[in-house]
Amino acid sequence: MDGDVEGLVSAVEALRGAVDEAVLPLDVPSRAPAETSRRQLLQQLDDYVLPRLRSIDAPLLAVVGGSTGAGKSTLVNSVVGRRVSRSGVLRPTTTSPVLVHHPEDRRWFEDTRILPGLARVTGEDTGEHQPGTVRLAESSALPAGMALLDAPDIDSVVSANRTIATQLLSAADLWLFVTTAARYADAVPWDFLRTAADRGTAVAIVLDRIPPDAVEEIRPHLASMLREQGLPTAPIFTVPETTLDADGRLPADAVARLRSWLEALAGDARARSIVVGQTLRGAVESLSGRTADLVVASRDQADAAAALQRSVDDAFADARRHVSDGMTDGTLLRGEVLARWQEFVGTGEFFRQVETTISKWRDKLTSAIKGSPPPAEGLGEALQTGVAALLLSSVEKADSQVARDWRRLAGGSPVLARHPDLVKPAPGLGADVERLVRDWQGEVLELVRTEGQSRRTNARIAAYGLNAIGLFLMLVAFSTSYGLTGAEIGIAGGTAVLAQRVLEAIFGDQAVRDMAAQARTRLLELADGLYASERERYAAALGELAPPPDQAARLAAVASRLRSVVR
Ligand SMILES: Nc1nc2c(ncn2[C@@H]2O[C@H](COP(=O)(O)OP(=O)(O)O)[C@@H](O)[C@H]2O)c(=O)[nH]1
Ligand SMILES: [Mg+2]
Repeated sequence: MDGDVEGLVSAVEALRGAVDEAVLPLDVPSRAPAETSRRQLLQQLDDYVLPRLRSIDAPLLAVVGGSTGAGKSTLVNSVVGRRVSRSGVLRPTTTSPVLVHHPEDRRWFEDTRILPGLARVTGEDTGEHQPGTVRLAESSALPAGMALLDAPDIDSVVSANRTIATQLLSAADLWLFVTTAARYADAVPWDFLRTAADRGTAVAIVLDRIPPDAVEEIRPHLASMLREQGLPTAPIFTVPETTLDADGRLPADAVARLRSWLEALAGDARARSIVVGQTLRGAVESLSGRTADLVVASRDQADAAAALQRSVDDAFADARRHVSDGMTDGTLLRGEVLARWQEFVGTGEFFRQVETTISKWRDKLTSAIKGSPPPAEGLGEALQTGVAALLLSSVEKADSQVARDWRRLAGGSPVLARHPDLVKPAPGLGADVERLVRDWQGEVLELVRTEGQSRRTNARIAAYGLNAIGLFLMLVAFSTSYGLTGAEIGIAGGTAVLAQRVLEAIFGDQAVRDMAAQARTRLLELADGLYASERERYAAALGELAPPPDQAARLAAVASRLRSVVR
């Protein structure tokens, strides 16, 4: 790390860029913690790691942090010998942090080199709440080369204070962690201290407001806790509980040891650079592991997006199957279509002649039948309505299936909440379906026309009319009599059997079979087009919410590059 600082800076900058760009739009369980660690990572990079890498000689920043009312502000005021930070019994007292530095060090802190997200304020603390600021206070009582930052409480009742306390400790070269006889074994401080231990952050502990007779008991206990938690070298400074002076400060001798330790550190360039280097190295080494959490979260996002997409694929595959089954299981030949067909064949002289001359069809078809066939509009309408209803219901089923799946799948509900229109078919779908079915009917007629090219066939088609032959073909295409058997044949097959025999007499068995198959295939193809535009709506909603597919890989790559530079 000491060697190629430029290479390190550029690797950290690359990591920062990738982390900054990373998005976690789908609301899956890993998102909230990953967003928090992403924000904290970016903050620490900007507040501390990058500025520290770029100016390794800047003054050491010691951040005074710890439990509420532990006496942090009192301690800072006492070390400095002046009231630079408000202390008090009313909680929270320290709402905006105070950074105390030697006048010579002002240039390091007055601009936004570190903590760029916090505006600088100067002058006396009026007690007015100024969120998003850091108050700068100069003091010659502090040695040049070391600044003290009085932070809000890590366990404040105000969550914004806890957040800023965490941010400030992440920006420290050294933690001056203040705790008390009553609080030193609390969970919250140890969560923080464990993070410091994990990252190798330099820590000194101030055991504050200690009843003099308890020192002998508590100090060794705290020391053993520090050893157990991975901070065996953290020095402990005890500050006995005393009466504060008129200005609310501790007597000079109470903080004398701490003061002289800080002064020695500030005055010893080598000692200072060891502390700075230790914390910086720990922070830099933590970066790739923290990025790994984001890699996992990015993969979760991609997995969730894929599962949502799969549910759309499945739902529309089911829709297609619904139509395909509906075409061949006789569904379409019941009800209105059957009634219209019976009306069509049952009336008039025409089909009675067809019935009686059925055996002669194959040779003398046209001459056997006199008169014109009855109008087929009713049957055509019924078929149009039936096919349209089948298609429409297939889409409606798909939409509600997707809605059901997405409510259950990770990240799905918020997408539906954003796009409530997705749970039902697109407006205008009804009209699209009508048009589609009419197009299909036109294609079926065209199929019949093309197949009946020869003069003889043409003449036979003419006896029925092209429209009627087209309808016959649709009926045959929707009947179970080809390939399928079973109870359905009784109704549906019965409907189509006559139509089938008429068509076979005109075109021959094989041609009828082929044309029926083509008609079905074509309807499914048109349905696919319909589904494609429906699916487009889901794709758009997901596309707007899914992370870029290579995000996890990009994050992993920058983390691995950083690891190779640090090593
Ligand atoms: N008697 C006495 N009071 C103290 C001592 N340290 C802090 N206090 C008081 O405890 C309260 C909280 O102190 P403060 O410095 O604001 O704590 P912070 O929240 O850690 O900054 C204030 O009223 C202080 O005056 C001490 O050593 N002795
Ligand atoms: Mg305070």
